[in-house]
Amino acid sequence: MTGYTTTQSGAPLASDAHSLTTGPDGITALHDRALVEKLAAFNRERVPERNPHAKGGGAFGEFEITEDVSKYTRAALFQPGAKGEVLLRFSSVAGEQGSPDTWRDVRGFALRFYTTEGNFDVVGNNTPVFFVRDAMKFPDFIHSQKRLGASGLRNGDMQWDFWTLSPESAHQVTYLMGDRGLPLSWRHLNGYGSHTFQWINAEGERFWVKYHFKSRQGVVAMTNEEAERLAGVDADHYRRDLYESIERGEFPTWDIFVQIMPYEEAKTYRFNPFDITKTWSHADYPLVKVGHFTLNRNPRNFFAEIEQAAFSPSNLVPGTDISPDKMLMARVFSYPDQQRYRIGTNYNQLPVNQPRAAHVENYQHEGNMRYHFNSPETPVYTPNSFGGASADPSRAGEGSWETDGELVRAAQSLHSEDDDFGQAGTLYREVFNDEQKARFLETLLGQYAGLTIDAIKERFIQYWTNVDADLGAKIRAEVSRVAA
Ligand code: HDE
Repeated sequence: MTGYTTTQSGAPLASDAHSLTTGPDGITALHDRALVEKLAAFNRERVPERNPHAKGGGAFGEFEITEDVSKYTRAALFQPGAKGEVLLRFSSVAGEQGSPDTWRDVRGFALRFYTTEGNFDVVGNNTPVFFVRDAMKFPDFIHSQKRLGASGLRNGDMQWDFWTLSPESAHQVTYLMGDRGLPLSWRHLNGYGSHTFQWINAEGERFWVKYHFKSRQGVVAMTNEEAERLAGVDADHYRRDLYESIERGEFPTWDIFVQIMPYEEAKTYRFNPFDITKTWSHADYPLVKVGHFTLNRNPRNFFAEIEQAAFSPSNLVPGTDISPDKMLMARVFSYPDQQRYRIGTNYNQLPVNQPRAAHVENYQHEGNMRYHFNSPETPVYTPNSFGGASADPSRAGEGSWETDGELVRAAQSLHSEDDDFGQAGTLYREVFNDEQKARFLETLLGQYAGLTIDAIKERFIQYWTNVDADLGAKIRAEVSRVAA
C-alpha cells in the first residue's frame, strides 16, 4: 500500500472528490480521464449472476485422505495420506443475488479439490437426488421456480404446476419440503455429488461411486417461522454465519464417504443407477469412509474468489470420470458454456480457477483477457518437432463404459423397482421421524394455501397421495376442513 490513490494505469490521482471543471462552477472537461475511468469502471462492476445458484458464499480449507481406497481409484487426490486445498461454495437455487438466504430451497454444495493432477470439482447439492432426470427439462424446471413472464413475480401455482406434471420430481420435492429445505446454517448440512460417477484404479478396473460429504456439525434445520423472520431481518444470514464462524476460528468439517458399486452390478441393480432422481440404498452399498475436509480460510475478496469461481462437473482428474447419467452428461457441456459467457473466455486463468497444485500445458492461446502464455520457444501447434508437449494417455486415467443402440429420444429404462414415488414414500415413512413428519405436513399445507387454481390443487393432493396414501388423506382432510 502506497497510501496514495492512482488511476488503473498507475498515475497518481489529483483528487478523489472533484471533477475537472472550468473554474469551480464551470463545465466538466471531457478529457477528465480520472472521472471517465472511474465512472466507466463502475458501470462494468457486475458480471452476470449465476443462473441458477446466484446467491451464495464460500470459503477455502484443507482436505486429508485418511483411509485407503486405492484399490478403487488411482486418483492422486484419493490416495492414503493425500492432502491439499479445497474451495467450497454454498448457494440457493432459485433466488437471485440479493434474495434471502433462508427462503426454502435446495442448497448448492460446490466443492473443489485443488489436486496435483488438476482441479477436481464435485458440484452437488445438500440432497442426494434431483428434480428431473433429463437435461431437456432443466431450463423449464428453473423457469418454474423463478418468475412469471408478465409480472416478474414468483408464483406457487407455477411451481406446483411443473412439479405435479413431472412426477419424477417427487423424491427431491419431499427433501425440499422437509427439513433439508431449511438448514440452520451452511455448516449444518450434508453435501452430495448426487449423480453416479466412475472411479478407475491403477489396473484400469472401473467402479461406480456416489460422493457423500457428511457434516460433523450435524444436519440441523430451522423452523418456517425462524426462516421467515431471518428473511426479513438478515437476508445474508447463512453467508454471515459461515464468514463469522471462520473468523472466530470455528472451522466446520465434513467427512468424505463414497458408496461403491462394482461395474457389472449397474446393469441389474433394482434401481437405474444412472437416474439422478434415485438413491442407492445404504443397505445395498454402505458408505465407505475416505477422509475429511475443513474450511478454515475466508476469501480475501468475495467477487474475485467466490463470484468468479467457476465450478464444473467437467473438472475431473485421472482415476475419476462421469457416468451415463443424462443430467450429468449435459452438465459437463453446460457449466463451461455458462462460465465462458458469464465470466469470459479465459475464466480458467483467474487465480481462483487456476489449478494450484498442477501445471497447465497445451496449445490453447489468445482469446480475450489472456494472461498466462507459453514460453517463446514453445510451438503453437502439435504435433511438432521442437520438443513441445504431447498427450500421454497413461497419465489421463479416463473412464469409459459400453454404449450402443439407435439414436432415440426416450425416457431412461426402468429397472425392477423403478417408479416415480416409491423412494419418496420410503423417505417420508422410514427416514422422517414424527416431528419431521409433522413439520413436513405443516409446510405442505402452507404450500397448498398459496395455490389458486383448482386443477393444480387437486393434482397437488394426488401427487402426495402417490407418495404416501396416509399423507395424502391427511392433506385432503385438512384442506376440506379449512374450506368448510
Ligand atoms: Fe447446475 N448449473 N445444472 N445442477 N448447479 C449451474 O453453472 C446445470 C444440476 C449446481 O456454486 C450453472 O456456473 C444444468 C444438478 C450447483 O458456482 C449452470 C443442469 C445439480 C451450482 C448449471 C444442472 C446442480 C450449479 C449456473 C441439468 C446437483 C452452483 C452457474 C443438466 C447435482 C455452482 C454455473 C457454484 C450451477 C447448469 C443440474 C448443482 C447454469 C444444465 C443435477 C451447486 O451452468
